[in-house]
Amino acid sequence: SQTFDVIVLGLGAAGSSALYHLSKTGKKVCGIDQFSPPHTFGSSHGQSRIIRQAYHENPKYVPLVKQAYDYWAELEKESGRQLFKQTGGIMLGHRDAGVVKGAELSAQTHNIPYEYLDSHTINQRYPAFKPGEATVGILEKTAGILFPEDCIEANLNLAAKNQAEIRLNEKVISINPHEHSVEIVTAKGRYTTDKLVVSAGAWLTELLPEPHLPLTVERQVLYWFKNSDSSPSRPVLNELPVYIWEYTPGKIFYGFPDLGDGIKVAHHHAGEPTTPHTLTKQVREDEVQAMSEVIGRYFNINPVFNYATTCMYTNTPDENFIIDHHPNYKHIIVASPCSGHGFKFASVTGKILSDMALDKKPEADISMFSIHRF
Ligand code: PYC
Repeated sequence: SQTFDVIVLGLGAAGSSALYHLSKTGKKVCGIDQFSPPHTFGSSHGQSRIIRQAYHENPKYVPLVKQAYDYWAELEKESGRQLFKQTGGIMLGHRDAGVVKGAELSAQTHNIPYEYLDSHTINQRYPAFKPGEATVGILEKTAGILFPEDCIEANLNLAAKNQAEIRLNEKVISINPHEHSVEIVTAKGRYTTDKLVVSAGAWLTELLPEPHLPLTVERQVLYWFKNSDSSPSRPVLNELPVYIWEYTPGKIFYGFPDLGDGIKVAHHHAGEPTTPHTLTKQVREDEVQAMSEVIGRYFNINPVFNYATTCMYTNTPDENFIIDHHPNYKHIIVASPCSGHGFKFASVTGKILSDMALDKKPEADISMFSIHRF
């Protein structure tokens, strides 16, 4: 069997980044994936992901996302590719909505410049949006779009250039922990590694049945809609900020400006429970119809469905990530159930995983991602 210092299983958002960071350390590292990332079977496809600082979920994420911005910029520089587009971002909802209050709390706690817009101002600035009277928006200039497939490709290309081994289309059959090493058996070979990073997203629990992590996988549909209105007065869609809209308490849709295929929109959570093996990729007519009604209600456009795709969220009970050592095997590091809000952090998550695999203390405080909290 081949031996490595570190093997990374799963080369999506977090895993490809971990491999990139590890490849810069001079260690003998290998990344394995059952498919050929970037691909459309997991949680890291669909052209765009939001990155933002006024983090409505919890102000504790702000220092981490600030580090993520720096590592994305470093990856852009090293790869010579555009991975980020700053568009600004607006969190919309009733003035008492969790998304609005939470974004404002994070902005105030961490001195992130923001504007508080009333319904009238939102509509004046962004005629495409149709906010109700009581809707307000927290507008943050630093937010924008990451291009997920390009980010993953950039990580993997640089890792390969730095001599990381990359094994694609290679399914893992078993992970066998020993006292000071781990054996990985795949459909194509057998490997031994000192340290193992498992960043397998929705496949995590089948790869590591122990410990019994309380994860659930959710099917999410991403939709692209165009505007059938071609009049000169139609609202501009390609210069919108990214948006997260709590349109009913606890119910959120989010979206992106038109990058060429129409606006991309999706519900945040509220997807059907699924597994990677039973995921229905087909999007139903009633799903398109329901999303079309949401768009008709909150946008000043005549929505015409362009296309849709599905992806998966892997959720923890409290929707905070897991980034920790396996409780029984300290040389196995577990990451990536990121509950639908992890992509933006992947550049720093990869650095944290790389540090942990090399027994270095990560710069970031990751105590809230402990595996022991369940
Ligand atoms: O993390 O910004 C985010 C996000 C928006 C929708 C899904 N995730």
